[in-house]
Amino acid sequence: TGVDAAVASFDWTAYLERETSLAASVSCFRHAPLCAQWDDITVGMKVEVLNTNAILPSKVYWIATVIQIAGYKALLRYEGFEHDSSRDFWCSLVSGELNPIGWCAMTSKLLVPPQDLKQDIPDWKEYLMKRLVGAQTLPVEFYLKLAESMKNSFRTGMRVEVVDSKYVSRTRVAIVDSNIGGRVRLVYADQSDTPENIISDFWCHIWSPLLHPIGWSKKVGHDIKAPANNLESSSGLRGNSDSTFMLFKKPRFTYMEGTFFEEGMKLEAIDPLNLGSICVATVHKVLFDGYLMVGIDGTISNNGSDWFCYHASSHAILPINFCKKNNIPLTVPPGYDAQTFTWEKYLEETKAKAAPVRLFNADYPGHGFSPNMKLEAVDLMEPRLLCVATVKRCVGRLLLIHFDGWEDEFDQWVDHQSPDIYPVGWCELMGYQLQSPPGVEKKHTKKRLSQ
Ligand code: MLZ
Repeated sequence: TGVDAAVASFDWTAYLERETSLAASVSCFRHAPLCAQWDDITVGMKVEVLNTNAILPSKVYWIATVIQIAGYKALLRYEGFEHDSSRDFWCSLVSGELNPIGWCAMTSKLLVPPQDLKQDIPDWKEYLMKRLVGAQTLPVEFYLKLAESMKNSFRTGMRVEVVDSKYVSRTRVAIVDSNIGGRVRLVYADQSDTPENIISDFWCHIWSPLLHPIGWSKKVGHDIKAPANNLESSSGLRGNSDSTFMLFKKPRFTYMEGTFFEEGMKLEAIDPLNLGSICVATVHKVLFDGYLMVGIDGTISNNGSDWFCYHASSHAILPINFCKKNNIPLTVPPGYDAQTFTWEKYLEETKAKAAPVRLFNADYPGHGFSPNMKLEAVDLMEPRLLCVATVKRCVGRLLLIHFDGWEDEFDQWVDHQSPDIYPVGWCELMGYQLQSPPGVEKKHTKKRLSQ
């Protein structure tokens, strides 16, 4: 089934040219379709593409070279223009419009040179043969692999457990309402505390650490919102199946024997409610399976409603002095001065001990991101929104994401393997709306969204 939706598409290519920035490569995003194939997509690669510079009644094609790659997009130049860049054009590598060399011959399509080619080439066949020697083309079964890597098993109607966005220390049962390229809209099953006309929902990627199978909260000892009594009535949503543990990525195994995180231990943590700041924090509770409830020191609520569940292997929890070592401003509890704050004094004052460094996940295989690279990133404070964004800083595994056109207070720290960041062109591929930077013109087109 498909639904028509007006998708305002943002013109990435004009924007990249104006900003003279690079886009992060598809191969940086583990969860992005074709990530594993992307090393075969190279500048210099040749493809067969529609020739839009011909005045013939039927469609004809021509060979083009990839001049530049930006996320899922490629800048192409028709063969024969050589060093003349005036006719270069952008095309999505995943739109199905590009074909491997040999495709025209196989499908009986005509190869016709663009009419504006000024060069006088007596024998095109010979010219092309020369140009094609040793050239790469689209890998075999490129589109099959694309289709395959876009599949997932999260079906509409399936029940899951997910963080309660209004009360982050507990989870809540929700039902998968839609799934766009692995980003799911989850509607909370119990809507009894939601004002009429509003549906309380949450968006996340199927690999999000906030999303769990039915039964997870009980298994690990996490608080879950009790179902309202009227769930059986029409206001409650029931779903049609339960998600199972098999559907989910398992967090990295953690040994909990011997010494492990303990209640009261201090650490630094990304503030789940203000992802641009790394704060002084405390482990408040150790759950099963390596999960921890972490709270930011000095926050107003003292009933634990803002504690947040991080797995011990999460990159959002960091050993003390991480910020100092990396020249990141540490957010200190109210009443403290960031300039004079020292962990030594603080631990003494609070009679607490620091979580030992060896308990933190130090895996770092490296990544391909660097500052100024453009990408599409979820505004996790409003997780329906996927926005035009820039990598501002890289600190080990962590990336500081800046949303173009927005104040720095919207910035967010995310892990380089976060499923909430996507290559340029991902929204276009999936038919998901991309939020333009405020003030930047967008061109409106109607697109078909398929579920
Ligand atoms: N309602 C919000 C939207 C902010 C979205 C920013 N995304 C980077 C506001 O206007 O503050």
